Amino acid sequence: MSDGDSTAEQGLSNLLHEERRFAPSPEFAAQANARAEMYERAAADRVGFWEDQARDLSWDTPWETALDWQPPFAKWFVGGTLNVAYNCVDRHVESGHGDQVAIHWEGEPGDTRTITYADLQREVCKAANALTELGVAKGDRVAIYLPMVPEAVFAMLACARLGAPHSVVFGGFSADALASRIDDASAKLVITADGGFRRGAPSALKPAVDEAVSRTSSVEKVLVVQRTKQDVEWHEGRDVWWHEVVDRQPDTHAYEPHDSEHPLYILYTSGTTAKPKGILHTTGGYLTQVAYTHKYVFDLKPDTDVYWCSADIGWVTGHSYIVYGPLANRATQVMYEGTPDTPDRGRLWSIAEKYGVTILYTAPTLIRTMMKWGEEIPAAHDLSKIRLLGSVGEPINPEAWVWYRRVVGHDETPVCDTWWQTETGALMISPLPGVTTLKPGSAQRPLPGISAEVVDDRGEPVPNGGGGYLVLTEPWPSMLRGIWGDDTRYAETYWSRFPGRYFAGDGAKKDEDGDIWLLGRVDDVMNVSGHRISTTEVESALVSHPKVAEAAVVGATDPTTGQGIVAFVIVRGTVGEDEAAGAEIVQELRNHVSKEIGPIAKPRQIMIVPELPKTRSGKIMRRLLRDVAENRSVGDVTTLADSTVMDLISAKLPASA
Ligand code: 6R9
Repeated sequence: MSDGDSTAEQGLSNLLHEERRFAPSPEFAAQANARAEMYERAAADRVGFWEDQARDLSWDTPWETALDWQPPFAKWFVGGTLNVAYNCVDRHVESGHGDQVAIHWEGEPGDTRTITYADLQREVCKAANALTELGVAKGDRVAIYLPMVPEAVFAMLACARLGAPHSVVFGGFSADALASRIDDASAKLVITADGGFRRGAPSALKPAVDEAVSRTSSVEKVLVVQRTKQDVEWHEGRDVWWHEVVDRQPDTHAYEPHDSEHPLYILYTSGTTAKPKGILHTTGGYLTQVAYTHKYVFDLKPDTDVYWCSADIGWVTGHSYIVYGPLANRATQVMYEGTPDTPDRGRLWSIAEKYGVTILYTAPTLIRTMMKWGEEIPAAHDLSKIRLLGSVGEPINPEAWVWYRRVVGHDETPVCDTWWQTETGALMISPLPGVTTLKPGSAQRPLPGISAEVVDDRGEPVPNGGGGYLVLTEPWPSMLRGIWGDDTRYAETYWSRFPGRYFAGDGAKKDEDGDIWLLGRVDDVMNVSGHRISTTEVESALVSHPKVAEAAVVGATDPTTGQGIVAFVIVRGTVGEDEAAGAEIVQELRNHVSKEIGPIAKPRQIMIVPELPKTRSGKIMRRLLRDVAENRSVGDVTTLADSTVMDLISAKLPASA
């Protein structure tokens, strides 16, 4: 990022002009798990504070040393042992909550399963016994490639119980992606399904596994859940059905405590290079922080709440906030297999109404989609039980935040914008509901126990009002322990840019109160004529215009200005279809951005498009849009949720675009 001069700083202040404030209601504050004193306690004795949180878990052996920090390698709760599956399941049954529902599962076609904690204990034990029979021992890696079915949770917890690190691969990834992940982790077993239901039809998974396994050498067995009853090719001796092997197992299993630093899982995430990084998480510190953050940020009351995180289990959000955090806290939660528009656009709201959801955690991209579909859809459902909303995955623009609170949160619930990453394992920056006065669009403050800073190019903290890079200045319990098999890459990627500090790869600003506003990846920060402009900021300005449903902005190489701002915009209703009206809107929007942020942020070009290219986790693939903006042939589209989107976009553009 460049050293901003005052014009650029003024231009960047759009987000910081957001002046709406939402103080906690006295009723919410009175019952909140979080307390303002937590910040002081954690600041006075950070490691002691984390030890207090760790004591909420059940340990078989207490730790000797809370933190062993040899930068960039941290060990937490050294010498302690525990079992994650015991903590997430058995202890709740032992404390008399076996009949409490753990998971209200809803299949896309409308079939349902209700799984109590006692059921979960039996299923996890059977799965652990089956994995043992299939040759999986402590330390072996297991790849999981499943749809959103309860077996995905059983499988993850069975692995955790045995101490066999899992590597969950999102079910939408290709055979190629699966093969490289199996290979990198040398997985011994793959757990998959014939398929899952998506958009009203069965979608096969097993063929991708067959192809991936044929290209790798480590896999001995493939365990297959029958979900769709599609035909599958069968490899005798290698493939086994879940219902044949797991169902006949004893439903008890004596767990072994694992070392606090024993690997719990590997999760692959894409970085700036082509090869995905296998992010490694371990046991005690990880579980401590996911449970702690889930308890205080989502304000969970295990006896009365119905919690729903709409992420897929294939992403870190599913790992930490569907499986480990909520189950460690004895949550009752909803799990949904399919897409939000099947059979109709009200599906999420009808599920929320049916189960009486009280806490909802979702992504800005979904919120904006709901805005686009129209608020009469959620309004047609009884969402009155919802009392807290969360957002994750990308910066949430203030308009989406306010819409989410007004329409879904009936104008009264807290909305927590939670910043974190696959690498951080758990929430890092978020308001505390009941404590923090909320600012739409800002994740605000590092949670108690977390130390973050915004620094300039030289690593100096910026003053309030300034912008720069987000860094984490102290180790935290759920931090990644490395990149699987590549300590050098770990040290280089995260710890070399600002020695001794973790470089998150995100740009951020501090407002006058010192609150943090995330601006997106630093690679998404544009530099126009030496002025630093965030794609998020221009997008936010665009979507604040009533005619805009969604917008994505990229910096395209420009011979005179370095980069030029190119915006891709989805407009509401049918206005975009008429060419003359389209040209008029483009002009109107350029002026609007200019007015909102300043002339330096006026997009060079605005293209009205029917869709935006998104990954399966909902992140806009700006790389592809940059290809279009720079007149290149469009690059690799294999990680798009819908690979036809780029064709739709190209078809809508003038030949010279
Ligand atoms: C949990 C998750 C991490 C990247 C991260 C940042 C972006 C996530 C955000 C956010 C602004 C938020 N991000 N949450 N940006 N505000 N509340 O999404 O993990 O898939 O690893 O992505 O997502 O850019 O660096 P992951």
